Amino acid sequence: MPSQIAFITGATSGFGAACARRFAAEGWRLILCGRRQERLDELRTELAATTSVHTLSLDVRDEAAVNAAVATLPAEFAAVDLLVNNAGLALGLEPAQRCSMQDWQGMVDTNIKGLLYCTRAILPGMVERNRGHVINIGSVAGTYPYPGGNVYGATKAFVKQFSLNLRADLLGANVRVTNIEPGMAETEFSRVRFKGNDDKADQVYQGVESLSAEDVADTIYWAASRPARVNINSIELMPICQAFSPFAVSREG
Ligand code: NDP
Ligand code: 8X3
Repeated sequence: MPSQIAFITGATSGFGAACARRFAAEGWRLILCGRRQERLDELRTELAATTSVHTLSLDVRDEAAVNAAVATLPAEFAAVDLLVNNAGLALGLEPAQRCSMQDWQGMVDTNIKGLLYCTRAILPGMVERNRGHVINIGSVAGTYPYPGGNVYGATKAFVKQFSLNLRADLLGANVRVTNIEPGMAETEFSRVRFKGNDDKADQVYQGVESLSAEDVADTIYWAASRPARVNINSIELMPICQAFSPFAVSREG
């Protein structure tokens, strides 16, 4: 069987870059997407000796650009076996009444609408070929609330339910759907959330051993490499240092 093709969004950093390295090492051909062209170029150079890589400098919020990129994939990359919907971000950690609407829109546009654009562009080909797998990157924040998680968590709750509903629609199509739901992992995630305030971002990971990007890539690869008859619906993983709080009770007012 020829090597399989993975289309990975958000491949310029964190989980996406770790996935690119992991899937390349396992012999997959890669379509790598992100907005930072120089990072894509570096990754393509790094992986050139291992596998063939097609890069797409792509903003997943741009529906027309996503459709055009998928429609014009080179023939040798056109039959995508696996879509890893990983591009995403959190913006801010303020209580809802103080959040910026622009941040909320940014998360909805990327984590929900961007994921929908990529899925809608790639899924018909998978159904036609009667083969494929969509792996969405959700989050523990899509299940458990926390202060300041307001819209970020809600976007990941969308990803969770959308993943289940895709399974319902794809019954009989031999296309698998998985939602991977990580907890705290050290990537550029907090740098983006705190908009370049690196001290604040570093504090999130200080003194603890968070999940690594490689831990998450390993989990994604495991889900992708089960026999074709096996659909892993969801996997939730956390670092051992992270758990749950009791219900909060206010005794004021
Ligand atoms: P990083 O910030 O390290 O990586 C995010 C990636 O998403 C980058 O490659 C970035 O590329 C890409 N991206 C962001 N916006 C866009 C866009 N508009 N168009 C295309 N690509 C985009 O974070 P992580 O690796 O941690 O995050 C990956 C996913 O995992 C996200 O969906 C995140 O919500 C989720 N997650 C993260 C957790 C964590 O604790 N780190 C835990 C649970 C889930 P570029 O900037 O080049 O466009
Ligand atoms: C990111 C995990 O716990 O920082 O999705 O919200 S958390």
